[in-house]
Amino acid sequence: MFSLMDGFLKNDPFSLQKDILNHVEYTVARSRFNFDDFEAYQALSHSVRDRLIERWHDTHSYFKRTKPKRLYFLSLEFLMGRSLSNSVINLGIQDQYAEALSQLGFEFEVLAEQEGDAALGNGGLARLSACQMDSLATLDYPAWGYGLRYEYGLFRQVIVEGFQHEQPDYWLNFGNPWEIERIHVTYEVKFYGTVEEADLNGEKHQVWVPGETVEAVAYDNPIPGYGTRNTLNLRLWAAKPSNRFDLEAYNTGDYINSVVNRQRAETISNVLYPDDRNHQGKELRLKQQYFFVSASLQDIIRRFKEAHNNFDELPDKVALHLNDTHPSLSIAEIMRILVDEEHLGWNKAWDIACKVFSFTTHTVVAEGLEKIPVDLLGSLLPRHLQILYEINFNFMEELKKKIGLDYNRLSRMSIVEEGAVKNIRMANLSIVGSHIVNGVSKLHLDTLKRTTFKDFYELWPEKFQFKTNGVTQRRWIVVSNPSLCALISKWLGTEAWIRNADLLTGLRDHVDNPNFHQEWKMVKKVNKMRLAEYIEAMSGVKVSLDAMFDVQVKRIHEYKRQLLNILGIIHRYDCLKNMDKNDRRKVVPRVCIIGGKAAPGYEIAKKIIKLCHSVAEKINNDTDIGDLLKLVFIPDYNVSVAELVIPGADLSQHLSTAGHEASGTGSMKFLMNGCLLLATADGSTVEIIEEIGSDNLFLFGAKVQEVAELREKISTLKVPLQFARVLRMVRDGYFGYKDYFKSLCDTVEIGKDFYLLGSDFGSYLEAQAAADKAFVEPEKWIKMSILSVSGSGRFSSDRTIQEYAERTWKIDPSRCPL
Ligand code: 26M
Repeated sequence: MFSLMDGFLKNDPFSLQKDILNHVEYTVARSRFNFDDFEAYQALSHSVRDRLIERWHDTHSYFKRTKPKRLYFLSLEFLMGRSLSNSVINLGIQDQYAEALSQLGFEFEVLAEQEGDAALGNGGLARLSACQMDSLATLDYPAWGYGLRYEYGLFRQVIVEGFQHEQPDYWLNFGNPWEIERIHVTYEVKFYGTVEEADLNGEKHQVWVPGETVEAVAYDNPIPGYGTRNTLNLRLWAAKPSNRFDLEAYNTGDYINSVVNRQRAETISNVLYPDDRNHQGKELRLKQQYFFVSASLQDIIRRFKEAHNNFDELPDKVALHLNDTHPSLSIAEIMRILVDEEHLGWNKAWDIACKVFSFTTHTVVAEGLEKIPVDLLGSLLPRHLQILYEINFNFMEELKKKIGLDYNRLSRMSIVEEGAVKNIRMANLSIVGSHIVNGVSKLHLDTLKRTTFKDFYELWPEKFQFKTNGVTQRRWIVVSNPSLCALISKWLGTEAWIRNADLLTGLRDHVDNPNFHQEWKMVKKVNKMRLAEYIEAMSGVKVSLDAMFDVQVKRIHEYKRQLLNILGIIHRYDCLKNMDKNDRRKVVPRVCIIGGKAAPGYEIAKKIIKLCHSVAEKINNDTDIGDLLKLVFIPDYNVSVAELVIPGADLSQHLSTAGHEASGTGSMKFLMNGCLLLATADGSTVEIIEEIGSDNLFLFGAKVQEVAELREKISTLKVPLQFARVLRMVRDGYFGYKDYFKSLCDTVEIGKDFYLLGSDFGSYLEAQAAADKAFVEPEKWIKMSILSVSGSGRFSSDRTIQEYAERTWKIDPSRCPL
């Protein structure tokens, strides 16, 4: 008889081929004798999906049976990018698929290119969530991810005459084989209405009588671990009109209007907010947050109740993690569920809530913290506002007992901000309602303790921890840099580093081996060729492979100082123009590559993009300069563009004014790919230096302590002559658009230069010169490159996740048997 234990699916090339053809015929509904690359991709991904589903089922029945404590990772953003290669690699059947396809006349890599990105997030925070899901699955932790299924992901960036334009990313247009729609996993989410007092067994109770109901439908996205059968679930919610009819409208005959009104429900999960710093107190954003929180918690509580019958057990069985403050209404919602619906006493409910929540903040400055206008919250979620007031009242009473009547401090720490507009401070709520508050690097937590969260740190020092961010080496080496992956495995004599990145230190044993150097150089060359082809296709600029590929890719922000980079490039150009032929021969050719999106309403960031294009136009068309300097802007930077750009970079720039980048994770990806860093001592860079030594990167700029001092005397700061000169060139219209660039130049003028471009400029140029010098000694450069990779193990998200599991969530691995 057929044994269910064996599963249905075989992974030899012949079986895979049969499955692919099967999907061509019956899923894609094309003839198995005639299908194109995209149809082949669809069939291929459905055959991979089948294998994911099988493991997903086995993992979840195993968790159900063994009832481990589970982690629920709540995040409004996940930047997953593509899934095909990652899945096939994590399933360990890459070679079998490649063979199956080649016999059918297709190439795996070509089909993988057919896939669009899932871009349900903005930047650092969202990509971190994706890396952490990969690590949770690989390390066998019993976890779920929860998020929103936006129909429009992060906008596509289109450049027209050097200006950024935004286009909608309707990513579901061509179907999404990686999700499983659960039409029966739905919950009602309620909004608006009033709170009424009711009598329950002689006691007064508050009852929320909501005014609008929307339905949340689950879409499950399997997350396979590497080298394990465990496959986790990322459950994303989509909004649908509720089936609860608007009887009133139907009865009064207003059929058309009531149908039209129902459609409004779907707008909730329509679009991702494209801003990664400004919280604008918009009603739709608040609706998204509560929609997400309500659906997720209903699902989590239902699962808990299936296996347990006493809420006292909740903290032993459930950990809820708040990825930034975006899901922090969860704290009020769980109180509402426990008190209003499960009828627990307030104190007991609060005790439980504080034990289940933990919180990670991804921002540094107080202005970046999320606030919700009380009026808005009160109208959308009247009962939650009451609960928030009660949480705050109790907190203030407790605080008064501890610190006395220090009204300034009390008002700073209050969850409710008083003033012309009253606000709920989501960070204060998250700190009060969580048992652990995490920073994302050592420096970040130190800064929070000293500044933004000082009052809270002094009250509860034991609550504050940091877990330095990490990235997954599966995506950022194995998937994106197959040649480096093979080289590492060859010289370490094992593939074990793919699950244990600490083993990368073993590369140090070969750091002086010329054969190793030779192969290392070849890998970089192959990746540079790939990148050069892409650059030519995107921008028409031909670049020389002998040049240093110098890359800065990340969201465009003043604090990330892309402008410093561009002004540095202008300076380089200016120097070249003033050099004689002899001196020019000694110059290291450079290809400067910049990429990133500006938030649609962020004018200065958009001007930085335009300036980059204007400078590029001038330089790239100057035949006198030729290959000595090129500047290219890579449009629409996203996860899959990153996978191409990062392996091909020689140098990468991380220029944030010290104290402004909470962690930074791009730097870690470049480090893992043997690209040298040119950076300030900010965020995680401080810890990267601890691992690889300051000799192996190019450090510059004011340190955190100095930044504060410099700002004190900002109106009298001295800036180098070269800085004034390049700025003058922009102001005088050397690159055109004189009037347009004026306000941009004003931001860095003496006295107003908040991010200290002027005062860091000299040290920046020195670091650039040091990079040039190192590049002409290839042996030295390669050694630094090898030492970067061998020191990158600590920046694996596996390490981050293990720290969270042990120190914050208190969860254990739970490995589904084979
Ligand atoms: C909030 C409300 C409305 C619209 C958008 C937002 C919002 C979305 C994303 C606010 C902030 C968001 O992300 C912040 C972020 O990405 N922070 C980065 O997090 C990384 C991972 O921890 C760090 O490495 C970066 O230093 C940090 O800037």
